[in-house]
Amino acid sequence: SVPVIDLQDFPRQSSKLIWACEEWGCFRILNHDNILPVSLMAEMKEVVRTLFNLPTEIKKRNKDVIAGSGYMAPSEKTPLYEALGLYDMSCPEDVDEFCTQLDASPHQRETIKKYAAAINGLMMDILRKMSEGLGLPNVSFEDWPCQFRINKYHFTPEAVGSSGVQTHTDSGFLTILQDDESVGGLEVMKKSGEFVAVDPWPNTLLVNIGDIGTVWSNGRLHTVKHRVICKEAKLRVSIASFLLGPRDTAVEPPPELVDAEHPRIYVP
Ligand code: AKG
Repeated sequence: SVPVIDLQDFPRQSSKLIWACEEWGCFRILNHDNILPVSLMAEMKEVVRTLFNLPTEIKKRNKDVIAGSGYMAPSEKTPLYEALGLYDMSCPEDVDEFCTQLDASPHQRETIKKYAAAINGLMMDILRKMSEGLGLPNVSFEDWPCQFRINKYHFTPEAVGSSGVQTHTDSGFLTILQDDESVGGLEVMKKSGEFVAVDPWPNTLLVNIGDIGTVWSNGRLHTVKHRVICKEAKLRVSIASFLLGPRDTAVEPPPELVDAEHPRIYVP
């Protein structure tokens, strides 16, 4: 099963973290409570369930800012899948706009803002640990947009065995996923091509490396292919935060990751 990283056990787990990024492109994290408390994860999950129960007319107000960032109703192609989202969680105005579109109560708004701030903090903490593990303590990932998406899977008895989300890689640098605490279905592909189930593990989070992570690291970090399969007839809800890439500049590997033995493999 996927590697497990204890955030409170650093620098001891530094080389394990880099191994996980290179060989799996994903890992579970434990002990993130000082940055994203498990009580906030539970509150956020409750808010997310309530938002999905809003009438369709209201959910449709959550328009795209970039392709696919807003409301996605179940469709003929993806009948089991529904999503809401916003383009940049690190931007307070974007978070406010999302809350206003969905008539969020003051309590819901507060929870979403706290969650957004905690996720941004956790992204920076994980990136710092990764760059230190790579021997690059001084790189900065500040001011990169962080897309947010909440997913609901309407899994029914007839749907068991069918696809919730097709096999894909995430396009950004890093994804933090709060998967469903009891309903499984997520699978990640190992480098061998074999899919491995990511079983639910309450109060932990899954981290994925995306395409930009691979480009930034000159191929060193692995972008993980993954999919969601309907395994049981239960509603499944997940919360995904995607750190994208630099706003206005091309992604470039730090010079330390390019040398004669590791020539640059992506052209900006
Ligand atoms: C995505 O949002 O890109 C996913 O792959 C969702 C995974 C999940 O719902 O567990």
